[in-house]
Amino acid sequence: MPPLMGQSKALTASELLILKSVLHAAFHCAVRDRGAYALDSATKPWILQTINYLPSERCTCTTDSIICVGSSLIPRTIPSDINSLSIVNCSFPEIKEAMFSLMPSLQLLLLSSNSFSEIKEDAFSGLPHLEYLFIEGNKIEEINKYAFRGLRDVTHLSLANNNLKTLPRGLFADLRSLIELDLRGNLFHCDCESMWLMLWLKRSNATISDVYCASPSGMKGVLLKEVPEKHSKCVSTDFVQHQIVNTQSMSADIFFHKDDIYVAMAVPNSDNCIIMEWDHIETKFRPFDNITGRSVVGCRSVLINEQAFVIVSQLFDGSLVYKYDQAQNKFTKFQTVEMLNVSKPNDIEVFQIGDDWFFLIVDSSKAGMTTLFKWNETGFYPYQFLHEWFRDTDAEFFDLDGKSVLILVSRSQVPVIYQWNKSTQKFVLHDEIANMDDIVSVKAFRIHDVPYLALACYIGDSKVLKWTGKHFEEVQGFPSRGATVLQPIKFKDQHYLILSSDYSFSQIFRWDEENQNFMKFRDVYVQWPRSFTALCTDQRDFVLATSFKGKTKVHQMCSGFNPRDYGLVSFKLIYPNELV
Ligand SMILES: [Ca+2]
Repeated sequence: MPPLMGQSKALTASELLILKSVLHAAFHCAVRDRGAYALDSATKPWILQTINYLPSERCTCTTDSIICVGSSLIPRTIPSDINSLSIVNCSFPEIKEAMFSLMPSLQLLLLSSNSFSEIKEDAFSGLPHLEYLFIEGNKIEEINKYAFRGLRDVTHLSLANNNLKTLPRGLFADLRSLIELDLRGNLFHCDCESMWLMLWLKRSNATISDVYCASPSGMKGVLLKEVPEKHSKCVSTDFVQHQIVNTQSMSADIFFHKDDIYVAMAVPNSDNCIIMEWDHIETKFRPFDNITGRSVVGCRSVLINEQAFVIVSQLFDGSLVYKYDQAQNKFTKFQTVEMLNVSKPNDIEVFQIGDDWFFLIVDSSKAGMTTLFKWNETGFYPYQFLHEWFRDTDAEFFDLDGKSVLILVSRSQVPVIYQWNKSTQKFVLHDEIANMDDIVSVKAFRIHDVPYLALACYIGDSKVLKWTGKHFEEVQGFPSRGATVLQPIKFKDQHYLILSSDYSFSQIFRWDEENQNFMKFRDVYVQWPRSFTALCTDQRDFVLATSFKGKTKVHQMCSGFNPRDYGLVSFKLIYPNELV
């Protein structure tokens, strides 16, 4: 594209002559075959801009319309009474922001057989009266989501015969007056990304010519609007910020007690274990109780015989067990658990084997020992010392082929698997997972009943391992930049993995059944995230993200048809008072 603004220079006589005629055309638009003229910015004197471009291409003007053929520039004109502009066979690479805004009275804009391949954000801004927009037979491959923003009066839109494979979600959101839409002659790829378009076409009141899928092979020739609404492979999901809890936190443990939902969060800076209660009407967490400790690093709930307890691990003075007191409607101190060989607790794992309750404190100092505690009706007492001389970071208890196993990960050695021995009633070192150094967290999950492990590595590759029946085998790696957790989450039969980052956005991956691996789904920003915890309520699903340096956030996972995406209803009408 020729420069619209170049170096300033002295005017030659011929340039003066051209400028004079350009001015004439600009003000009267009555000079035939005069040429396109370039005005680019309202902030600079437009006359200076015209002189660096010698008009050579042809535009034809009448009193209210302009037709340009073979131009490399968009004409920009002062008269405000031009109501139609046609640009044919022109060569410029893209439709830029506000490209036609000097012709605010345009009612019809026809861009036909041009070479541009992209339409940028707010391309047609400044055209409040535009009713007919025909962008046909160009080479458009890409349209910005906000390309048609503000075009509330457009009744006829055509994007026919371009190179479109997909359209961005919400593209038509502002086109409230649309009567006719033509998308024929494109090669639409009917995958999950295009699901929104298929639904939109089905629900739109506008008359829409038949559009067919060109790919993938299984969908070729299928009418876009006849694609089944619940495409088995597509889950339309969004991840929307729902509540901000104004506190930092290290961990969040959600528990259900007497039909209510609570969360226990370890807040290191204020030495508190904050308990919040889920308000079913407001659909938010509200403060419930505060357990004060000393250097609190973890809070975990355990329900034994319908009694709710919270185990509070501290850097000093052992660990505390609090019990819910119905009369006072708060947690009261029940026990101080002596931490004989624990010097730096890093994780609390709570589990049941048979009828017995246990909790495990993972010790991350080299001098300390990861220790198992057992419930004996009067309190928790040390039961077994595990893993001496290792800097353990996390533990995960789960069922592996009918056996209770405990996986310990560490910064100083590969993960180890302990197996519960029923006759001795102790954990026995069973195996290790080779080639997995410096792991900071371990989480177990199942897909189609096959056990998997998600191992987070702070800087390096976090990994997903699959159980083969004999050992765990690496199946996928994720480059990690300050990752403290790789958290599996399952909502409505859809599996996700969230990889935290201290230095960038945390990433959400979604299980792809066809490829049998996790694919990038979207990013989410949390400052120094420490955990992601799923909360499934009667109607909606949430993810609670704790933050070591920022605020704790609750995100909502919105599944299924979301009217906001289709320009039908605004989001606020559906979920009032919920956007923070
Ligand atoms: Ca754990």
